[in-house]
Amino acid sequence: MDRTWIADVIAGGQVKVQGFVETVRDGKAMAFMVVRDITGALQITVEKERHPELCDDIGRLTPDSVVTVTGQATANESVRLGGIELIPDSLRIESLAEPLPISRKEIPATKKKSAVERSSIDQRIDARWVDLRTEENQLLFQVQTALVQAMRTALLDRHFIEIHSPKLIGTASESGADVFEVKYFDRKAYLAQSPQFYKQMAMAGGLERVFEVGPVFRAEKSYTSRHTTEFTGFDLEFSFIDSYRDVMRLEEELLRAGLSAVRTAYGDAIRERFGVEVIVPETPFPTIALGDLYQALEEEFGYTVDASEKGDLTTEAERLGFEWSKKHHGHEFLFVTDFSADKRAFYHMRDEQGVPQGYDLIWRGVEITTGAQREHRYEVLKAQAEGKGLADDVRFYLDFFRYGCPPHGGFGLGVDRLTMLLLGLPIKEAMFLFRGPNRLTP
Ligand code: AMO
Repeated sequence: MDRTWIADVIAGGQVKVQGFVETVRDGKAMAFMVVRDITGALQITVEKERHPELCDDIGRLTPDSVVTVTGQATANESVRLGGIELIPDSLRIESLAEPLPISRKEIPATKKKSAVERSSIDQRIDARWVDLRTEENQLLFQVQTALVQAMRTALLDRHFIEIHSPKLIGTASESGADVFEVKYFDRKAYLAQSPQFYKQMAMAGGLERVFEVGPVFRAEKSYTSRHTTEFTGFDLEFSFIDSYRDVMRLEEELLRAGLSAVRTAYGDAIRERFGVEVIVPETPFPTIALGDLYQALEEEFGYTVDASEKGDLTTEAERLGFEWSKKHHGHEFLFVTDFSADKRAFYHMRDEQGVPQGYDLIWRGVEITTGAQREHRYEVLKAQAEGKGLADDVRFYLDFFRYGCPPHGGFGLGVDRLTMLLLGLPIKEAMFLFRGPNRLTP
């Protein structure tokens, strides 16, 4: 018999379901189990007298064991789970679970038992495969899938091509800082910090519009709720733009498409499980120049920073920028432009005043994107690389611009940051498997 997804079980038919045992209550005359698959949960009800052959297995069953159950799906109004129960005629234990190594949820005290605290996130990551089985975590990955898929579709609709650039590279990329070095046979290689150079190579290669969703490595010893040493980047690059503002417009449209798809498919579930409202943002997003933002934050919140820090966004300015954007624009996003050239990558195009033609995007107080128009004129680009002392390291990259290259721009968006902000979680909770300075397992 074919397997039926639990969400598709309707009363009246003979079905086979498979999943994890969520709970098992083995009484004298009756046994009740709840079995969950990725689509939902179903109550299995066993009248022991009628099915003595099932009693041994039910007695052995532990929570989180994996079972295959076949039987009659039957309507029963008193069943909380959708008014349906499965009356089994066979039950097979596929895998018996040992007592779980973690507590995924706080269990309140009862008369007989004292409360059980929820395991810490690090303990839960140690047994992440057990932790992933919660409804919240499964929802998280369904939401992330819908979000990325909607953005991907929006790009495909606009003639974008998906690329898969190498992550093993011969010279330290971008800034030269924060790269992991790896042994590559008898020489050194590095892990890509961004697909930046390769998405630009695609522009020189005439692909015109490309995107990549893939791993990004950062050798940063940061222990915050938003940093990880390996994350998933959603990167794109497109040709024949007039300005970085074209890049901002595209990013707004993508985020709107992504959040709108998430809200339609999962808005209610997210509210229920995470207590967060999915807001589909209005376009255009509010935009402010960095200098004006610092001035506004000083006037509004009395926030001041040393002049030496004013060329870049501080973490606190990101947080307050969100407050400011909410207050003045009723908006959760904020584009910040006009950073100082010494704080931005050498490949950002600069205007006559030397101002980088790019932006950061802040959502709910955290930077989620850097974007820019790139410098595509070989001589100017070379001079900018030399200005940062990088000309030797990036010689192979500079060659991309010697044989014809359209004006272009793009952005890099952190998928893990997007997911964590969407659901109101720290980054460790929002990743399939977190990687940090102290974590390389499981
Ligand atoms: P940037 O370095 O700003 O830009 O990275 C782009 C986005 O990636 C995410 N991000 C991170 N997420 C988790 N942990 C980290 N340690 C981390 N570092 C960055 C953020 C960030 O906004 N090449 C440029 C992009 C471009 O101009 O196209 C770049 O890599 O969401």
